[in-house]
Amino acid sequence: MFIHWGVYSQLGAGEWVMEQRGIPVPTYEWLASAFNPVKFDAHEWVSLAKSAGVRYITITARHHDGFSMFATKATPYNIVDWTPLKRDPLKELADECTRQGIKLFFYYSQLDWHHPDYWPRGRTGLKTARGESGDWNRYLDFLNAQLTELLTNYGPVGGIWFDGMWDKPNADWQLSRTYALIHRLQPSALIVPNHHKAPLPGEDAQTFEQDLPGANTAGFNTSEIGSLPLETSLTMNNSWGFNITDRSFKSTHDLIGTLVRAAGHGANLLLNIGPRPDGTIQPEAAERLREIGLWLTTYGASIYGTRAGPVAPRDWGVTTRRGDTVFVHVLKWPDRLLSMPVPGGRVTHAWILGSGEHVAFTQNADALTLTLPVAEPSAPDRVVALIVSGR
Ligand code: H79
Repeated sequence: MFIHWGVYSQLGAGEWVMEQRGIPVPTYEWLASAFNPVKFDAHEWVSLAKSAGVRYITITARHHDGFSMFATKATPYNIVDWTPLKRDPLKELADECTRQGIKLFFYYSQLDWHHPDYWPRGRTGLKTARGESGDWNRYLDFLNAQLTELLTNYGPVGGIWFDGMWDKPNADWQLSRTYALIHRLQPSALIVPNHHKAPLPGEDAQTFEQDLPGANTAGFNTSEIGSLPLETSLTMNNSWGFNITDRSFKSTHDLIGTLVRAAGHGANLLLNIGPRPDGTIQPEAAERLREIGLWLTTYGASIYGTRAGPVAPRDWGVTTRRGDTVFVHVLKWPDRLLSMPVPGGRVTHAWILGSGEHVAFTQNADALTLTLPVAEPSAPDRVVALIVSGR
């Protein structure tokens, strides 16, 4: 579960509102001083994640607006020192995640529309009425100091999810210094960079924003897939941060379809919610999360701990595998007979996951043909489990 939550949530217009409406720094600083999400309840958020079958949460510790959603000594511009809330939601979440067995990752924006030392400016943040000078090295020291806090004060974290480097693609980000710092402080924390490029040294996963690995419908993703673990991030409507007029929620059916297709590409799905400024989660999002969780109680065996399967993704669906079990996910196929290339060996058993009903099949050197149950339009996925020998 991805969570975009911050000062911007108050305007209900997404996390880019400072840039899109050209809000100057002093005005945005006032907005930050009014942020008071008193209904924030880490137990409720993590319990919802749990009921959705979520295994890790990635939350915005600091987005492009430069406001720190955690206790930091590196700047007073943070939720504890700058707002009436005076609480550290990241600490509350970290403790609750530990209690409920969920890993917590921190989203951290390298781009900053607020910091005076983010200089020279990049492609964005040009309308914020900041001074026309700054010390880039001091900015990087600030960034590294904050990462040190995030990796020291919150127990073991899943990792750091970086974003915004694309704002200044040619700047010297001194990545090797930052990456070495992270790996020294928490060797098992993953570095997940959303820089839209092929993986660089020191990175631990490759993430694709609003796209399955290798696809580029978003227009800024790389089609180059490296050898690292993969992830796809996805909005539930068309916004990351809370957007009060965005009604375009994807159906649970379609969200499950993307979860399954991501698994078939060997990728985790990082599904976003944008909580409201009072700290509550939109009912439309909560409902979809619970429905996905319900689906996973039966079909999670074909998703969790799997890898991309032996048959590459198709228009009709995908395959996943764990050991000698291959799962055929039939997402879009009207017929009962479905042929595919041999799934890496001889099939000895085939059954419907969930009901356990036997699935008839034939196979030869070229193909495996399954006789599927009748497609029910309401079911997002027909999952056939196969035992494949000789893999
Ligand atoms: O946090 C969410 C978004 O706010 C953030 N990433 C997700 C997870 C994000 N910011 N921008 N984008 C995603 C889209 C990137 C657009 C870009 Fe460009 C196109 C970057 C470079 C080319 C627009 C045009 C921004 C700079 C130039």
